[in-house]
Amino acid sequence: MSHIETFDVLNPGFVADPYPFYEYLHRSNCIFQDNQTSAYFIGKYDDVKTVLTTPVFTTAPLSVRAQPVMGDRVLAQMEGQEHLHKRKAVLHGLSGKYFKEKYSVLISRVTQKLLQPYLEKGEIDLVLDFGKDYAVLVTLGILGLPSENYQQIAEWHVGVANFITQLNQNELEKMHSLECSRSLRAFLAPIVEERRLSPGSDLISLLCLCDEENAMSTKEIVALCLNILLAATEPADKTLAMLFKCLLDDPELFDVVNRDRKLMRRAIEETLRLHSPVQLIPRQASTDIELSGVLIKKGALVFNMIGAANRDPNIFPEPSKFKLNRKVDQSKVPIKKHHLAFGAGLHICLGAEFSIRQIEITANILMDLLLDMRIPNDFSYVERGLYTRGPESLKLLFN
Ligand code: 2IO
Repeated sequence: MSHIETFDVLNPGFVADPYPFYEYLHRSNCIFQDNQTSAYFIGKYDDVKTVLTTPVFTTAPLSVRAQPVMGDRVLAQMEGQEHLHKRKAVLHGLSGKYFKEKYSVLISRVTQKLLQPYLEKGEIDLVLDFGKDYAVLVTLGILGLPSENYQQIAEWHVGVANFITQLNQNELEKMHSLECSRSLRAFLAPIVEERRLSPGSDLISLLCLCDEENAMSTKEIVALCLNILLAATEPADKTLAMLFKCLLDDPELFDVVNRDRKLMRRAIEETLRLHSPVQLIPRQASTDIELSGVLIKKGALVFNMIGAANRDPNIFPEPSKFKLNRKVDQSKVPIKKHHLAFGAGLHICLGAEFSIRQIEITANILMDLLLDMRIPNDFSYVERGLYTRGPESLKLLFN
């Protein structure tokens, strides 16, 4: 049996460091309810899993959180045939076949090009000098978009992302986000029209080439592009920087992974569990429903706290420790419970496999090129974000 405890999601303590709150939630076995909005914030692994996999909890909140800046519905708002076919089309465009053919080359090239100017310096900020541009450039490459003006696209992306991930935007900030969205869509629409007429081998062209019964309008493809741009860009620099923060904080761990690169994927998965870049996933109850003995009223807004679920001590022993071997317990039995960093259920992240392979390639290149990598002793580390969360910056020294 859970019980409700009120809290303020925007209180500075929670924003600065939500992890003690998650620990408290597990210790007292409660569901938080926000004083301002009455929204529920749930964090027990089983509760979050239930909400994400039970259709009673709908993605209706996205019609206000995302749709206004996406220009149309995102994949997570769709169901049935439409959802199946659009998801399949994007998934196909990101599949292993294309990954080997073109994306692995793209990812390596972007990584090396961005690193080049820093190799002589022996110093780089993995977020500010590298990660932000890296995340946008890889996504533009996937969509087959020109990268000359990527700084402009990066700025529009920030405006759009802020609308979705900031829970307290004022009117002026909202207007700016909507303006960024309009600019981005005005930039994309003619490119989509062009690809219709002369398709290439990029993802936008693939989306244009769907057979007649599944054909998408330009507005639909543009919205899908914004959906992909956001979902592929926003968590990428955060995950990469968190991975290196985790590895460099434990030199022994760093050495283990450095010497056996087959372990890199596991290190990425454990980073995603321990420092989930997407911390919140909203749902709405479409009927009255009980959750761990608490009645959730029809219409209630429910935020899944992914970062809390991924540190549930009932599922992940010693949850705040980074362990490469989580997949097997002491008795060598594989553990089925997977972290929820990619969500769960019908709308589980379609880019999950792609993103892990992407981060793996880049992390391997960083380890190969930045020798004797370390975080300077006087570096003051700060994480930011309530909805999506990651290092504000990460200074690295190397030889
Ligand atoms: C665009 C929040 C970065 C998604 C989103 C509102 C829909 C969906 C997610 C992730 C990550 C982003 N939700 N990606 O949580 O596409």
